[in-house]
Amino acid sequence: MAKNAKPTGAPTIGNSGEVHQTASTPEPRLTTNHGTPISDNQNSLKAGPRGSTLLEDFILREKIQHFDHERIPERIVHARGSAAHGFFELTDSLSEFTTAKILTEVGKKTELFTRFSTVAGGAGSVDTPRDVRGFAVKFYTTEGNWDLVGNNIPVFFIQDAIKFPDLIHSVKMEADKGYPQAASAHDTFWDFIGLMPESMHMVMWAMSDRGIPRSLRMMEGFGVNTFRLINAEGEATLVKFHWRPKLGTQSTCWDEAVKIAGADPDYHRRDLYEAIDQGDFPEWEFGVQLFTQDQADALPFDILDATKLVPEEDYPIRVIGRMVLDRNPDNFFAETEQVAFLPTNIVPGIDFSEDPLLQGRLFSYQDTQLSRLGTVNFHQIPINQAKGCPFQNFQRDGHMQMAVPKGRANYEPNSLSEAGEDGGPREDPKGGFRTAPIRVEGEKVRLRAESFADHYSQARLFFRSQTEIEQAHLASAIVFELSKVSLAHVRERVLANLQNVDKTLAQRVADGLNLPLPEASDPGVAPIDLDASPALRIVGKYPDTLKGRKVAILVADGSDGAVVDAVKAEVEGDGGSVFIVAPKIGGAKLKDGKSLPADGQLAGSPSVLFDAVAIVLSEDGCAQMLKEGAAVDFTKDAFGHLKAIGHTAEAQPLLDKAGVEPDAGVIDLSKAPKGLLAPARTRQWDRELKVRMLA
Ligand code: HDE
Repeated sequence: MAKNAKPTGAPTIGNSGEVHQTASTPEPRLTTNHGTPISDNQNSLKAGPRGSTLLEDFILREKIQHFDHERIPERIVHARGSAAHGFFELTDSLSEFTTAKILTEVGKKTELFTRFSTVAGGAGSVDTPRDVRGFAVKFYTTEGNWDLVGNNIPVFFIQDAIKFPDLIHSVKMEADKGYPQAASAHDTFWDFIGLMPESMHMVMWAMSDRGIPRSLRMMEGFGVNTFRLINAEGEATLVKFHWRPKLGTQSTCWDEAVKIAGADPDYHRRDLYEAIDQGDFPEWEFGVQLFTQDQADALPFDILDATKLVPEEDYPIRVIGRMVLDRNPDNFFAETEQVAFLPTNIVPGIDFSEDPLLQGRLFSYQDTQLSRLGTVNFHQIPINQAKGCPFQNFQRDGHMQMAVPKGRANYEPNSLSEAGEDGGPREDPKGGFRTAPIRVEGEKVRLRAESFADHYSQARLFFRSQTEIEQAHLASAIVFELSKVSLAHVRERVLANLQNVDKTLAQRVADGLNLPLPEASDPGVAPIDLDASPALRIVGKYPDTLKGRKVAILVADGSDGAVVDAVKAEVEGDGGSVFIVAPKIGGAKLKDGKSLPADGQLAGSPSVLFDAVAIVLSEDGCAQMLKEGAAVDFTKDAFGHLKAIGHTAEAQPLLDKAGVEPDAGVIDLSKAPKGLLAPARTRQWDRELKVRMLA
């Protein structure tokens, strides 16, 4: 339950900031938006008790009108998001490279607000589709807000911002049909992908298990675009930003993700909220990859091309700080919905690169906020305010102006101070933001640089760096997606392009579709074989702990409370949490006659929602559960989704009915009471090929 109880009720906004009391009620007084006390909130004003409602009823009109306008346009991308407050703490100074205070003041904590999101689905869509995840952080620094608006994948689909509307139109629901919602498995997306080979690297990432994260707390984050750091001498160093989750990068299985969508559409949002609410604060390391321009020039690709990454093995990540999310928003709309991230929110000492994707982003975000939030004054909304460094300038007026500037200084230069008046703020030539004097010249052209032309080498690098299981997942994901594509020529073109990534991958996908492999397409520039990058894998790298993981204990009448207690103690001792599932929400009557309340009812708590399960049943309880489809599915899915299953000997008939075969992840708790812990920390990857046919 909530540890930090929050005040609820109507906000009180007024010059005095006081809570208005009424004489006649002990509660704060209900008023209109303009402060008029309301005497009756149950009945509209009518001409007689049965008469028509009167236009004069300003209380009714204000209330209904406000309600009519409660929704604002949702974000055209990243509409579905979940966010939290927290702080950033610098542990290693970059003062050699930058003057930015946030990157040089070791030990200083800076407040921040982080919003995670899916990309394609609407605001009310589910949390677990196959998709890229947004990872946007707003740091309230003492030098103004710095927004690092990244994703959980370090590269992007396209190289030039001018293609973004096309990419997004293609992936969103099809324009005529209005479906599919939150899914890339359809004609128009794969049509676009097939025609844009530069997207192939990102497609590899999106089709890998990174596209179906287990939790927002278990995702990496990347700034994606290359930025610059600028030091006191004005020297520039190229930089890429990274977030690494303390809980490791973990994912779901595809079949599991699909089932979670039905069982709990808010799976990720709930997980983030509950973890923070219970004081289990998610944490990420913050790291940088730094390069000189000469080092960047020596790379076999262009550092301005956002479809490319810089392998960690070549340029290790230097960890310089940490982010902790320790407070849930008080109000979803006011904070998570109204937060406006802007890549143009930058601080002195950090600068942009010429990456043509980033350059377009510098325009788009400011522009989109105007239609979404409806005013140039969206920076005055509390969540967007520059808390660490209040803004002061001469911009005035506009819709929804909240500030009341004093005096007549609304222009600059002015000499009003010479007459004793407040002349307002002035530019700061030394401490203000300065653009690095990078040389740019050339003819005005609409061209893609030659150095952006290799579209396949890094897609190949990603695929070949994966473990066998991950390669099989990736191939199967493409088979799934292309199986939903109805246009034969679109499937064929993707198969032709895939051969430039890896011939075995293309063959596996063709076999999975039961289609002939067409001729390879012309790659333009022939791909090169780069050294594998093990850093790109996630299988085999789960941290050796149950921290952040959830174990369900299935009980029914007659279950042995001692076994339940033992599992609970072990799991909690290792940092995990337990969730009691019973056929009825009122709980079960245990063997010793005591009753055990349930956290969830069996039909509403399928095993897809947990990382491991313990099936603690008596002989009678098991006989009952054999007749309950939800119990059979619970067990069957836990096995199919490679989860550890602890069980009492009496539960064996249920395991048999669910098709559970013995392996290292299936533990008879009567023989090995502590045996569940180690397998519950990971998935039983060895089981994978026994439970499904992968491409
Ligand atoms: Fe975005 N993107 N984007 N994007 N993006 C938006 O801005 C855009 C790109 C990212 O939680 C929009 O405020 C263009 C890359 C995140 O509120 C919009 C291009 C990356 C979020 C926009 C890109 C991102 C957005 C919609 C190609 C990873 C959600 C609402 C040049 C580095 C932020 C909004 C939040 C949101 C434009 C590409 C990340 C329309 C034109 C690359 C995490 O302005």
